Amino acid sequence: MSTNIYFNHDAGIDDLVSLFLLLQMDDVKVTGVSVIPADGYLEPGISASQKIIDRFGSYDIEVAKSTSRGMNPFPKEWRMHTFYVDALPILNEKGEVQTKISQLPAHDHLIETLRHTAGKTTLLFTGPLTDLARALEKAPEIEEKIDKLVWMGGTFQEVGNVQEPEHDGTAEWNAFWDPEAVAKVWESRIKIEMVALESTNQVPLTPAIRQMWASLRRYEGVDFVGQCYAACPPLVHVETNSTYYLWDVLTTAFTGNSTLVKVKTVSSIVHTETPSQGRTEISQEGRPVDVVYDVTAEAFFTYITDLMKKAV
Ligand code: AGV
Ligand code: CA
Repeated sequence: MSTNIYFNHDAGIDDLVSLFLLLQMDDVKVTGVSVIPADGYLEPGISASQKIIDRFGSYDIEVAKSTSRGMNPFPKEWRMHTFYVDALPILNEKGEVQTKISQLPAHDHLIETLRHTAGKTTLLFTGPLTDLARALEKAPEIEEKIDKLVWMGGTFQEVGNVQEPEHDGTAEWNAFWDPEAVAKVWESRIKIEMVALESTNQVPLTPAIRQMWASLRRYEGVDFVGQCYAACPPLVHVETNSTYYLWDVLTTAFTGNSTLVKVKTVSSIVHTETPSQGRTEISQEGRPVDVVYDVTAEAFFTYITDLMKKAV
């Protein structure tokens, strides 16, 4: 039995690597992909997704463009990474694109895909939750078609990764981009599995991991991932936010293989007001979420590297 997965990502490096990995998984059926321009840009995010599906997938699916725009935009320096992946020669060898773009905006595409997919679907979101919130707003009945949401976002620690004026630093970026959307999803009865910022502490992208992938670059899939991450090289002398963790990739791997991590259920609320916009906090008044708190790092890296080796 394969699991239906709908993937909404925000065009960052690890979002696009996640798409690539998802396409390699057995027991998974990807039913649709959509791109929201948060931690990346829309046009290259869509075209890189099309090319990744063309080159590394065996799916006849469409990719949908989000029309959502966030309250708190991501830094341009991070967003520029999308252009880099889209321009990689390995994705452009053919010089033509086959995978189609949906006529529907992402939130409608999500609604339609859920409706037309037999059985339930797992939602994988590795960026802000805006498109899901809009879909729930427009068609609340889709809740019945959702098995669960697996989301990379939020943090339960005091210090998140937002360092912006008029913010107290307690939030994670995907939640900060559109705090209202997180609140809307929190109001639903959807089962939520969350990879919070701290869930990825055991899987930083170290120079040793880069070296391991470099040594396996004879596999085109491993080379592709190494090339992608080269857009954010290790900056060992710059402290602020420069260590790349395998945020979205852990979230995606967890979707494909739940034995890699341990989860616990907590009760959580979300803040939508300044200066704590996007803060997710443990509180008895909150709703249940299953958060990843431990990762078997070695098994995780073996799992994803095997998926990369498999790609042809
Ligand atoms: O907060 C983590 C989210 C993930 O979905 N993103 C990156 C992942 O795609 C935002 C982010 C935090 N720090 C970053 C980020 C950095 N140094 N570069 C790019 N994006
Ligand atoms: Ca992301």
